[in-house]
Amino acid sequence: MSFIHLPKSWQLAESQITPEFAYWNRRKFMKAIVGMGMGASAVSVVGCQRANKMAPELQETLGQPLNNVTRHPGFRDAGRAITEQQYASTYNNFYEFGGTKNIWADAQNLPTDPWTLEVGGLVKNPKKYDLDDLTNRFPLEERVYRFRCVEAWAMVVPWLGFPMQALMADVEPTSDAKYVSFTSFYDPEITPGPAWGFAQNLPWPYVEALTIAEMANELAFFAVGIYGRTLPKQHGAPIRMVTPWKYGFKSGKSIVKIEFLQERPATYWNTLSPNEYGFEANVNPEVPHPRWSQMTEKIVGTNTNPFDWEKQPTVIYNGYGEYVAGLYA
Ligand SMILES: Nc1nc2c(c(=O)[nH]1)N[C@H]1C(S)=C(S)[C@@H](COP(=O)(O)O)O[C@H]1N2
Ligand SMILES: [Mo]
Repeated sequence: MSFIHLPKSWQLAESQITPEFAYWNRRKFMKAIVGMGMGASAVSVVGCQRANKMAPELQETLGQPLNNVTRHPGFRDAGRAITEQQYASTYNNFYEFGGTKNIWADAQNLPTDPWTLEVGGLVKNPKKYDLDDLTNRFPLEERVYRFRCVEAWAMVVPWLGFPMQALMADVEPTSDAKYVSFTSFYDPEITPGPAWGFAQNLPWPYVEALTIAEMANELAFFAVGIYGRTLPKQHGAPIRMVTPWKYGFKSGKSIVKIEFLQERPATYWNTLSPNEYGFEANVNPEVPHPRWSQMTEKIVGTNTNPFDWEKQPTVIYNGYGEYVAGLYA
């Protein structure tokens, strides 16, 4: 199995790869908390990343600050600058709220409190987690990951959450469990879908799935926050999947149900268009989407005009081959 080995470039000093403003903000922030006598490990990389540059309507969508978050030492940077939140949180895919990138305001209709995440199927301990469990039951980490959409745009975001492994350890899948399905919130009154959806019979709810080995991989993550705070609704509050070596559509948002299964379940995009959206959906420059090449990607927010976003070469497994290539050998 050959893949481009990235770590060298990924181990640049943070000051070299983090945008100037975030670095400056962090130093100011660190000074402040050191002054308060707190340790340096329990801080967010970009918790206070120039919120003041965001429109007030956007600031209102941001969640609550999350405390007691440890920065995962292996995922402090992703070899590229962190995307500014004003771009990441206004350029989203969340088809329940429409078929365009500009759904962040409409997504505020999502009801997230109370919330129940039900975990069952082939497990020894079926569980129901409430909103409080999601941020308090499992130790929270911050991980800066690359994120690559199948549509050939990419960003880098600081997620807050916990490894999927932690939840697996809690529910204890049985040896029969081979696949895991993740179902997103759906209520036709609240999540109307894209306008063109009326003409089609879209396979709601949005369901994604992983193999049990993928879910157990060190990279597989549940995000309950981003940029230092709980997830804004447009990013899939209160809990969403993050699998950075796969195309973004594998990362289901606003998860209400997780089921451990023997057979591979049907999934949303794969059902709609199987030859465009494979089940595995690992990032791979050599496998073009039927309608476009995957050799390069546009980096979100690198210019105010999206047509001028910087282009970078796509990397196999999105640069995470050392963690996941073995899964597919
Ligand atoms: N429930 C649900 N989850 C979803 C989607 C969606 O439409 N509905 N879109 C997916 C796609 S295509 C991408 S690229 C990412 C986008 O995540 P972001 O908006 O937080 O960047 O969410 C994924 N998860
Ligand atoms: Mo996507």
